[in-house]
Amino acid sequence: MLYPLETATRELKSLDGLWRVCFDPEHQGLRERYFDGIPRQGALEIAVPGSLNEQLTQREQYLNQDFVWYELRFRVPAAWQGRRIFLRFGAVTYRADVFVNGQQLASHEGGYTPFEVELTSVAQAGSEQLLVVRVDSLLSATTVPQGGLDPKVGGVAAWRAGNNPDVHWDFFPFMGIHRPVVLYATGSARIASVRLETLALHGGEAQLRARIGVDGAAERVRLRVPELKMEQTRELAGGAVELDFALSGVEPWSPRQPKLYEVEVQLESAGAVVDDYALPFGVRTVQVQGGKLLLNGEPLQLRGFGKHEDAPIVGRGLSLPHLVKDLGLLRWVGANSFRTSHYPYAEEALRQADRHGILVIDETAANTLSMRAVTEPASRAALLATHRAQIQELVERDANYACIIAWSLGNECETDVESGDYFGELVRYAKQLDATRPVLFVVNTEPAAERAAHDFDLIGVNLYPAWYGDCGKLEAIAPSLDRALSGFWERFKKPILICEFGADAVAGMHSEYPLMWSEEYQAELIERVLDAAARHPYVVGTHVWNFADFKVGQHPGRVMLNHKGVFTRDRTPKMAAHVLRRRWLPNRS
Ligand code: ADA
Repeated sequence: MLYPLETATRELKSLDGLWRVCFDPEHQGLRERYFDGIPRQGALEIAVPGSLNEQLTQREQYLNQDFVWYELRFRVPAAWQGRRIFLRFGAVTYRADVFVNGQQLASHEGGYTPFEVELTSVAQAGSEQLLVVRVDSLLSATTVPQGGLDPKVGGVAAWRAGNNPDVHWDFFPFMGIHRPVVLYATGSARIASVRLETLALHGGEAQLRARIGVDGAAERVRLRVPELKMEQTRELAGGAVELDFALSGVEPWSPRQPKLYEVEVQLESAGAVVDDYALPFGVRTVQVQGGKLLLNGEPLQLRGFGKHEDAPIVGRGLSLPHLVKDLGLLRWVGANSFRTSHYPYAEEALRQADRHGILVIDETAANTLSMRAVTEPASRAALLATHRAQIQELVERDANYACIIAWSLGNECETDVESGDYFGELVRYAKQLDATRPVLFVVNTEPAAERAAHDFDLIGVNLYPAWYGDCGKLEAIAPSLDRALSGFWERFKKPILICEFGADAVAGMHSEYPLMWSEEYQAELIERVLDAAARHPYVVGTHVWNFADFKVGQHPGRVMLNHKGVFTRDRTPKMAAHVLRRRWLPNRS
């Protein structure tokens, strides 16, 4: 799905701001026709984009996962008379039912990818419209992520028995309209999708393929890369065209030189341009070769973090100031990459990473999926279908971003449990959608027990030596890491990315000898893991868990937050951040 942009032929109007909401724990909203306007009595105001949980002050509202009705009255600009009008949501977590002027026009499941609906036939230009969105985050064994599982099935489902809200995973299940809502107008025919792929790159010579989807009647597609004097046209014989083209004098995209080219696509009809869209595109290749991860043929070493979209008050909502701050801190500490743990992040974060040369492992929302909770075929098939749909939406949204160097199809999904071809099928599906990037799952299994990694291109592993085991024994880190890493390498002969390691440290908690929960312990643990990892040539990167402290559910194993950040939740560096900076930026001024 194209990122919403104003172009010569497209207008845009933001619907962000303060929306009215009402909670519907009794599920009476449909019966009471809230889609014709939510009750005035008791309605509240909520900022969009933003999670609703931390914006409000009642405990029930904070913990809510149930139905909430959002309402906004807006005007379609009069100037859009005769144009096609679309309503686009950047992301609504977890499920959204969209009503315009009392008519249900769309539903979407999956909390982290965009969806849109055409309003042309229901919204008159110039007049006021009523937009009502019913949002919920009611999860089950067949949603992705899952929620409300019976801990008795064991495994990950029992990890946080009693967690409140009732999810077994380890971050707060924020809900709401988390990313921008926009209206946009186009002509009668529009460019519906643009997919660009770098097929080959040698020196400055590149082979590329473009697939352009068209919605509506038009005659010709014109593709241009003005900076490299490339222009091609294709007659439209149906709803899509595919064209291969060459580029010369290309500067490959890389962290050191995140060169982006403007690729222009125009739709023509009767000699006129009816739609026009331009996207930034970096030309680069990513491959796995032996125990190496190669960018433009050069070995890559990833230094960075597993992150979360998490900040006080906004929760998981898009916050541009946090985007700017987090990029600054990634630079400050000397990181070159992050993983979008544990769900697709806002597209604005990827466009930023593309511009600034930050490498990204793009992860679906399949976090700690319990295979034990879906043993019977129907539920396993339902989970698989939801998982596939989310992979498709992720690839369709993000495939054009050079910064995305691999797809992570899930994190800690019981890949040591007999689950037929569940994981293999998804890996093959992802490769069908995009043959140009490595695909992995992130595992937390013992090498000998791992059942799915043979299908991955590289293996993401989460390791917590001297934290969830060998408590307080920093000396146990090197042997345990050597065992795990060589175990995975010997068995699978695939590059390994250490996707998580770390320790909780409550900011300000200190000790003259490293004790768990102190900043000193976190810093030393991280150093020792990095030292041990550096001895394994097939380790292609180390991502510290986590970039910053983040909100979690209520559970005796957590003190309000997961404190494994090297920055606090308000982005203040802990001792470990300074240790990383010294290590990752030795020549810093
Ligand atoms: C897991 C998980 C993370 C977080 C981490 C921790 O590996 O992937 O989401 O829960 O452990 O802090 O324990």
